[in-house]
Amino acid sequence: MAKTALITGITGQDGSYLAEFLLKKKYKVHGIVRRIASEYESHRLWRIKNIANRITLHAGSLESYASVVKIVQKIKPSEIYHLAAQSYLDYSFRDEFSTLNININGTHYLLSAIRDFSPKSKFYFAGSSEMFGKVQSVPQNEKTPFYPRSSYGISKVTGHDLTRNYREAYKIYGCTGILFNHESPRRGFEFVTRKISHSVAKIKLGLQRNLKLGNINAYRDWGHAQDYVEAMWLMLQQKKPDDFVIGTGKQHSVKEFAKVAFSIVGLNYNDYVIVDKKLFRPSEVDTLLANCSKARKKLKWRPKVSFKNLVKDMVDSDLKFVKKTGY
Ligand code: NAP
Ligand code: F7E
Repeated sequence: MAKTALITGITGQDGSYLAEFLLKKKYKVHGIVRRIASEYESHRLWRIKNIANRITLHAGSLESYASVVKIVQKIKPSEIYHLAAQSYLDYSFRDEFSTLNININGTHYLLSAIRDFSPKSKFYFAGSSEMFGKVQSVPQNEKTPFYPRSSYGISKVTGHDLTRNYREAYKIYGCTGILFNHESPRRGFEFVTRKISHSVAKIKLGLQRNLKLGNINAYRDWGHAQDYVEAMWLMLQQKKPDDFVIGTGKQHSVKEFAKVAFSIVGLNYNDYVIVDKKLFRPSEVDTLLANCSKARKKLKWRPKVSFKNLVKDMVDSDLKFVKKTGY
């Protein structure tokens, strides 16, 4: 019988790739979307337009236990991928309250609904390298202590603790994927990689003059989102639930990302990038680097897309996007 998966955050970057991945594996795919998402179809549903007639969407809010529980109780999914979150770090400094409410309570509501109404559902929690924050050792693996530097990071540490506690106390199959930054042409425009690839395309096409960035000396371990959704699925196919760090094991600065992106269209980043102190964060995560040897060994997972190919994929896609839309 076909397995059933429920994805929260199906309209996001990872949710859309994961839905496609699971459809290929013959899953019945359900997604929770905010009611407002179905109202603004052209905007919020753009990433899942191509698969809209093959998935089932349920209107619901992570802010309400009642809406979450009804969906879990009705579908009783084999697997639940909890990806929905206020995921933008900058915004988490501007609104700590909604970040903590959505990210912590949403996770708690789902776990509680699983325990009470669908205890056989396997649960994936979208943890983050932001949990390591001010890193306590380099590189970071599953044993590295957490030191979050934002309400976003704090919410992910708490979600991870909730997941572990439900696993231990109620025997729920719950895993946290501690994923390092992963990007793609479907990345939101506010994140630095997409801001760069989109601006590079606009500058090349004569629609923008320069690119303002904040801390270009921050280092990240960037992979491709398509590779990372496979790791999420693999975590739920193991005999025992466990937590895994997922990354490439290579790091680059924001400056390097910009350099490569401009060079792809034959431009020099020095001629266009302006550092704007207003874009610096109150507390920065300076450097992140994954040690994902546990995932390599136990999940047999490996990233396939290199850093250069990731940047090229994003810039090429944004050149097409800007030519088509004009913005
Ligand atoms: P994303 O593109 O920002 O997508 C976030 C999703 O969450 C969207 O579908 C959004 O729905 C939904 N959402 C937000 N608030 C909600 C609410 N109150 N109720 C229901 N849905 C809500 O994020 P992503 O990059 O795909 O990341 C997926 C998950 O992995 C997130 O939890 C993120 O924190 C985590 N993560 C991401 C990375 C990364 O590098 N991408 C790394 C580590 C962890 P709308 O479309 O309606 O806004
Ligand atoms: O910033 C610096 C910024 O916003 C990366 C989320 O998916 O990954 C993501 O969080 C770096 C930071 O991603 C700009 O200060 C410089 O050091 O692309 P970002 P993030 O904060 O790393 C983690 C793993 C998640 O879990 C999150 O959900 O780039 N930076 N100048 C800038 N960042 C932005 N956004 N904009 C700038 O102009």
